[in-house]
Amino acid sequence: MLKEGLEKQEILKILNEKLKSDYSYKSGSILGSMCTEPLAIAVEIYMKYVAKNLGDPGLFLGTADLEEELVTEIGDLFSGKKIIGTFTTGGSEANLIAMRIAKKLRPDISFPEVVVPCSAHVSFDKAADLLGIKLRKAKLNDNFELDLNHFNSLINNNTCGVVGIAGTTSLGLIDPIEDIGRIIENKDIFFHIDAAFGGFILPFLKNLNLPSPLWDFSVKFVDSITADPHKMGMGVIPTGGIFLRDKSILQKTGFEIPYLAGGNFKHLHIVGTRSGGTVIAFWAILKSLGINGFNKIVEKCMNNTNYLVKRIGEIKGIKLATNPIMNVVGITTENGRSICKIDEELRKKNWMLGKFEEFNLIRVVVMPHVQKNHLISFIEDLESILKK
Ligand code: 0PR
Repeated sequence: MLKEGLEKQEILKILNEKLKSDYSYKSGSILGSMCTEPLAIAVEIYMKYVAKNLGDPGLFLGTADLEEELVTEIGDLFSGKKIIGTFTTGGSEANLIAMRIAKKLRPDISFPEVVVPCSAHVSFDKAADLLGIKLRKAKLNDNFELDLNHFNSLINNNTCGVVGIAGTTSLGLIDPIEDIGRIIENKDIFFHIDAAFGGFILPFLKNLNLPSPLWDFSVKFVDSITADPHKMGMGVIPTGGIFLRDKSILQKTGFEIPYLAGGNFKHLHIVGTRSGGTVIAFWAILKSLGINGFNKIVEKCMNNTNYLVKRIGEIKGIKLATNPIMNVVGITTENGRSICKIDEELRKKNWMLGKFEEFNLIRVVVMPHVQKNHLISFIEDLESILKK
């Protein structure tokens, strides 16, 4: 550490230099990320309220009320009406909280197990590891859809929870949530939906008359949902969210913190100190965009997705892994050739995609920062790589 501090101008200059190697959303290079440039109003509001700490809500009563108001709005969006919920550091923390609840609600099970599709995000492996839960992974069919029979066969007397995904990490697919609901009907099993990515796009796909199977609290047996503002919600990093149908879960499974300056309260979080600024910023996003604002953004993403899908169909040597439901496009090879070489060449040209070796696919996430002209240049480069 320096003995004497530097002038602000000097610090800005050093930072400018040091951060030059970062990729930017605006350049279009970032084609494989589920994050995006936050909405300008969110950045402004976040900076204004950056010191608010929801880890001690008794000191920030207004912020805590605002969080509740936001949860109520999200409840309406997810057909849940009177749900409870809270904002987290991201989808991983939200999924960890859900897995902990599933375990806590079944103290009678000594060796708890949770059944997830094999397409589940790595956060479930982390949660299982931390909580001492055995994760049972159900296979996918050749078309990347969940093998429901296999999923069903993994449920046994030790199963305390099952997970369905609404917007898989690799392809943006939606598991058959209603079918999973029917499987666990009359069983004392917690049903969690990971809509970390899908949560803030699926409600708007419906408005655009695009197909969107039921996935939220409208499915009777769904107990909880992860949905992240810092993905398709265009919120500030870090903002995730966990939403629960049963209000009594906070009392039943929450941690008590009696010594806080603002007074006693219960919470479900893994972290203690927690940003209020990110929550206020997301509140501002919903107010500023409204349903119609979200519809427009989602429409743009889907138009660009359709453009990309059409262009990929015209290129020899590659094909779509599956038809996208949302703005996630998986590209694989036509002849079973490894996709890795193509990914390597794309990286040399500064196209940063997600690579899923186990499925032999690369993934473009057509986020709001992705413009049509970015996709046009991307396709040009992809074609030239394949011609080599
Ligand atoms: N659930 C699903 C379905 C996800 O796709 C992710 C992350 C999570 C949970 C975990 O969310 P957090 O990362 O907020 O904890 N999905 C992205 C992915 O793996 C994360 C990501 C984001 C990766 C931006 C790269 C990137 O540039 O693709």
